[in-house]
Amino acid sequence: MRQVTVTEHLLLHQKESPMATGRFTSLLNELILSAKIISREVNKAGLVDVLGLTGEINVQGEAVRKLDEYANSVLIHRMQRAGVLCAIGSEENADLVEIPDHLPKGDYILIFDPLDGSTNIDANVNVGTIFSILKRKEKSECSARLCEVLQKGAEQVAAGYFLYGTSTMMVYTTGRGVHGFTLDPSVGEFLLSHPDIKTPEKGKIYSVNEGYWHYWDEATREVVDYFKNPALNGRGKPYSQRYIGSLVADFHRNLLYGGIFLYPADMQDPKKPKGKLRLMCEASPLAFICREAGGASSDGERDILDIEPSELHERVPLFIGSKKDVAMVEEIYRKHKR
Ligand code: P6P
Repeated sequence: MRQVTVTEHLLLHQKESPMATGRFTSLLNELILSAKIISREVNKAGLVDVLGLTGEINVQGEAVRKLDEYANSVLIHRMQRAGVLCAIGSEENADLVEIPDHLPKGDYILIFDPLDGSTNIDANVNVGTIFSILKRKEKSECSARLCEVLQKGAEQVAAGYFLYGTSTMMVYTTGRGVHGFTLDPSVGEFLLSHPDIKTPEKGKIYSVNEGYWHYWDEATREVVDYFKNPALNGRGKPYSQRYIGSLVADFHRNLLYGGIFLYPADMQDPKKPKGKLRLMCEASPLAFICREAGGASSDGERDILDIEPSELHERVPLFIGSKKDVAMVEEIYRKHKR
């Protein structure tokens, strides 16, 4: 396959798209630079203690600290200076991140989870950065207010993730298909490796933390049982259970192979009756990617992309992946509501 960089791909394949503007391309390039910096630090995480013993410090001259804080600081520093944003929201920050008055702004809104799954890093398990790009509705020179940021997933103009694993990948969509790029460290470029990703209509994998079985209601137990039950699931054998515990890694594998990721509501924590995952920085961007790849997503009743956020860190139950599998989840929940 001819080597195609992200920038070239954006210009070649999106040329008639409003997303092929220089401003969007520069935003994506700033995200890519951030991911390369994060990837470098994630890939030597296992050596932190060893390096620490030699008094090694990271490029910012700071003592090495928690990688998700590091990833967050890299993204915030670069995105504040991208010159095309009017709002920045991070999973790590309770409120919108200020863009200093003296820095130029634009009309894009960026919401991200800087390093999802970071608790797995010490075990050398894949982790990821998830990003969602929206646009403000009203032109203005100043920072956007929260009310302008709280838009449903269907309003996204782009979404994607970086996956730091055996190789570093970038997968993104601007509403014209889903495209995967793999970082070639020898040239420092993300090169097109997975053009126009489509996910199978019906999967063969289900991903859920079965440890919460006793926290689930009857409908959720029936949903999970469906995928395990050869007599019910239309495969004549169980779906394979795969759960890495790192959302981006589980989502990416299911996107390519076909399957469904489930993070249902549970009763374990009365403060989190809607489960653990966040709508704006996790569910919505992955839902946009999944729909563009021919899949679907739901909170059990509604398409994730149709849910209007009421707050920046709103949590939502998440069922996402192969279209027929998500449809079955909704059918079982509907049956229990009658
Ligand atoms: P649990 C990682 O902490 C994370 O946010 C996602 O990456 C992952 O899918 C989920 O939580 C795992 O949560 O409750 O199964 O440990």
